[in-house]
Amino acid sequence: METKSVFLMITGRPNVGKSTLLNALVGEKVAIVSNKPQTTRNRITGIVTDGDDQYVFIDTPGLHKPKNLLGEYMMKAVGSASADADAVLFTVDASVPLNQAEKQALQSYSESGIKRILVINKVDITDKSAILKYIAELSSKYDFDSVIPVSALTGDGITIIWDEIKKFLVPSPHFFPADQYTDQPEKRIVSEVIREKALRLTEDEIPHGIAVGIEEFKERKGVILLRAELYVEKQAHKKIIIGKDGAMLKKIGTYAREDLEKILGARIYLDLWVKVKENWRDRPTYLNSFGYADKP
Ligand SMILES: Nc1nc2c(ncn2[C@@H]2O[C@H](COP(=O)(O)OP(=O)(O)OP(=O)(O)O)[C@@H](O)[C@H]2O)c(=O)[nH]1
Ligand SMILES: [Mg+2]
Repeated sequence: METKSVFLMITGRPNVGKSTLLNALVGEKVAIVSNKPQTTRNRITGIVTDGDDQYVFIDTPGLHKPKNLLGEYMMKAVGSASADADAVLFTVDASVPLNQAEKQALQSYSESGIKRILVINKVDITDKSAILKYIAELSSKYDFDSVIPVSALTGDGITIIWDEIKKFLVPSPHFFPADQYTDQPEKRIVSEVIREKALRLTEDEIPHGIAVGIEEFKERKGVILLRAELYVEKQAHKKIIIGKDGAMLKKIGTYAREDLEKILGARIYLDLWVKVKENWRDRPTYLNSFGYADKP
């Protein structure tokens, strides 16, 4: 049989559930998820191989107007994913009107003629009449190959996405081995899981200024020894992340370790430190060292 493949990009504004959708499609925790906008900072590949067919999903940072170098890097990652994609899963939340960045992106996808599906996510918490109104409004302005209401959280509607994207497969060699489900190195997976726990446990401006570096990653007698550094932008943030008597940092470490033991299938010893790097989101050297280099 002839092998086939397709590259599908998941895009949309921050917080609409793109990474949740990626994880639902791949059936593994590929990308971290939180209720803070701009959780995803890199393009993240999730791969599903079904016999002769290979689907390569590319999750991307949410569309927004960059306010610093990190934001610029994130939007470049969206551009590079667009260049590689055969099709777009444009993901929206029907409870909020389209913003300028979404309108611009939809316009440019219409003009480029790339295959595109409008995925209306979070139907589990959205009013039915609002969804219908949204579909009518968007379909009158833009052309889609299909419009699919889903809940990435409950899995509702995901099989319909599969039925539609099957049609986009084209004869091609496979780009990844059949058992590979992401292109992220283990170190990146570890730093992302730690960042997820820190994002979920903090509020206000702290989440946006968090980065994680893995300083040590080694295995000894079946135990993975990890030393990670959590970076924040201000001394005051460091205090909050550490918490009273170290309680917050301990919580972040415990939750991260639980997840990582499942993902890596080994016992984990996690040594977590907090450091301040002022203004790192505007400093190229730090961006580079935290994995936000120009080639995502
Ligand atoms: N109720 C409900 N919540 C959802 C659904 N999909 C995602 N969420 C929640 O929405 C929030 C954002 O989800 P993410 O998957 O991180 O969103 P994202 O679009 O990747 O966000 P960025 O990476 O910041 O651009 C999280 O709290 C998710 O649990 C859904 O179908 N229903
Ligand atoms: Mg995301």
